[in-house]
Amino acid sequence: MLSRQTSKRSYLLIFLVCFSMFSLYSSNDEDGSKLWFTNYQKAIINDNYHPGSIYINESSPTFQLILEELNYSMSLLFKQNIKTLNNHAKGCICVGTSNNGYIAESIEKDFFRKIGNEGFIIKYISEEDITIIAANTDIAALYGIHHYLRLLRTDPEQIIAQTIIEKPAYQNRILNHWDNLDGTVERGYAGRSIWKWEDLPERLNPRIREYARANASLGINGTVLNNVNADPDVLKPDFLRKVKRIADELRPYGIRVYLSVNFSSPEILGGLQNSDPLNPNVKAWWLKKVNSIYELIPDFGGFLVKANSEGQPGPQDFGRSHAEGANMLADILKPFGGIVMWRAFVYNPSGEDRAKQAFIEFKPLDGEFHDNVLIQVKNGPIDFQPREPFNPLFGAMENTALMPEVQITKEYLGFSDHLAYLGPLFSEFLQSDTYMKGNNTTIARITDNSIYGDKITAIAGVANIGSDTNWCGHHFDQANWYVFGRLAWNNQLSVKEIAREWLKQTFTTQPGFVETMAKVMMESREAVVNYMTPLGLHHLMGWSHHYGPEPWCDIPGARPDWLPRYYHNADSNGIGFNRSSSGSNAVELYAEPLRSMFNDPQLCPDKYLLWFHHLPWDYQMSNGRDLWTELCHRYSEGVENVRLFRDLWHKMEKFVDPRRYNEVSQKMDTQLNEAIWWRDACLLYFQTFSGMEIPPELDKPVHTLEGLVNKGINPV
Ligand code: GCV
Repeated sequence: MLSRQTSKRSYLLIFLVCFSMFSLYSSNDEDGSKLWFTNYQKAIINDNYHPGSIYINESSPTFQLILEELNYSMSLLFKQNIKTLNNHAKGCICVGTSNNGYIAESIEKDFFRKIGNEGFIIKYISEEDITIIAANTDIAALYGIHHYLRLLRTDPEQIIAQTIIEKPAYQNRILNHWDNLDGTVERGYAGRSIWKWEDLPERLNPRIREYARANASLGINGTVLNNVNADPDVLKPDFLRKVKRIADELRPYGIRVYLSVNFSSPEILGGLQNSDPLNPNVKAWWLKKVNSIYELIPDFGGFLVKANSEGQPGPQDFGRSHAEGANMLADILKPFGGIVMWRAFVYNPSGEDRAKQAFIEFKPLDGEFHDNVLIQVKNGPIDFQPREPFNPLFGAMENTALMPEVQITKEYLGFSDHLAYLGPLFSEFLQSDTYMKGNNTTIARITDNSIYGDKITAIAGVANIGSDTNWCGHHFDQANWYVFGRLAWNNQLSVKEIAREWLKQTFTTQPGFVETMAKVMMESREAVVNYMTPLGLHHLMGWSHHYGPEPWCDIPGARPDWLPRYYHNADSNGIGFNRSSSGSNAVELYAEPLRSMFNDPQLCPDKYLLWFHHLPWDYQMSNGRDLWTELCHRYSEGVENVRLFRDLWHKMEKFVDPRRYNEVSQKMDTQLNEAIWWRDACLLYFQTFSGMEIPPELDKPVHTLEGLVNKGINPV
């Protein structure tokens, strides 16, 4: 038996051991809340480069932020206290515009002309050991210091290798939040809205400042605060005061605020008889409203409008066109410097192929939109599926400013439960060649003005941000926010490089980790395509919630174009949507040589085969397999890849803090179960039509079709 004294001592010992374990755990552990501002290893360029001071002689709230950011990051990166100077001196970082005499002397005037209002220059003057970060505006200088810090943390040699000159591809780089006024987020998988409307305008969620910092670090310069399925109440005076509070907070970071508006607002809020865009009373109502917004928010960005789409009101309710609706709002916003982003996401349950409908409605309006209107077009012609060919409107509207819309939140790619890095999806889309003006008429070059010249430019991403501690639900979903921002800044960047950058800043720079996980990330979206919708299949997901497979879904009285059968058309003859010249002829919306390529199953890339063709189950693929066998292999490959990703992640344990390691591990277990669920559901269901065997070399289904159909959402 222990004596009283011994027992006291042993309790003390246990306490000390536990306490030290706890401190070790908590000091090493990360919860994801710091985003890509997590890893600050000592920056080493060479023996001479370890700046210890900052020289900024201009002042503004943004320059204040620059000073704070540099102080914070450099003391971590160079492990020393950073001084603030009143003049330039050896070993300093000098930030500013040409109003700073030293910068004006050191940077060629021509560079200032080249970079415009948002670009910057980073120049290392080795004789003086001074790094200059120069720009024409304070906001651009903020972008410059973030770029500098990113390089210090990911590829430091770049800083001394050459003068860096950067400017953004798009003028407007915008997040679209589908946040509702009650705090919920449509298609949001990371908790509730970060705006916390209920606390505003008195109290501001401190996270909004971190959000602004994160966006500024990428160069994102706009945010639409509310859902495109817009609640008219957002335009009520009380709400506008809340919006103002957010706008004031975001301003020093260079982020303008926009609102989604409901086209029927004049009737609903103003009590007008209608919301006809040609009605003078309607125009007067909007003018008064816009005036009141700019009184509160002088740099307000403008409106995003979802009109005559999925039940939302719009100008067609009054016999007016999309152009008449958009132009009415645009004319009112123009004197204030505001823009209208008018969505082309329109389709109706008509006899026409849904994939053609936006083109049919919008193409005839080319040239009719005023110059502060952008048509916001989703990357694909249906709806953010794991893979779609590009929307044929891109390239077809030479006289209209088109802005791409991609979805960062993973409505159709496993919510925040599956690891799917969207860089490859975004770049596949942006680098798609439309051939509208010969080779290299890519969507990136069309939409950034490289081809059709002088129009307003923009790009939008539907945000995946919420109140979850780690912001995005899955730690790796932060990378999707990050890659959107980086591509919005430069649509030619390598998405693998972006993945590496993100990994280094978020986890560690250890090559064993970075290279393994960059590879996993790069292959992750293709794995999702394979286990969900391979070979051009699409829209096989569950009704309404869009989670999990339901290729059999049939709801009495439902719109046919909301049911999977409309898209897969599986029957005993085969599977796929015939969009060739013998079917809906959607192929004709593409320029040659794409039109002929897509039209002929022998030439059509496998990835789009069943998007454009309905083919027999025994159709011979170019690799010699029949279609059914190929489908089975694709589904299995998707599952096997997820298994491999999970095994690779398990090997990463030594590089990652326990909390994030475990949280990602759990998500990967879920993803593997659900990949199997998708594979089994789709193969077992399609097998009822093909009547063919699953090849014996592949894993057998672990579910039964009956069990899956009866169980509904996530049977695992
Ligand atoms: C905001 C899809 C989504 C809807 C979304 C819509 C849109 O249909 O399921 O939630 O609505 O796209 O982009 O407007």
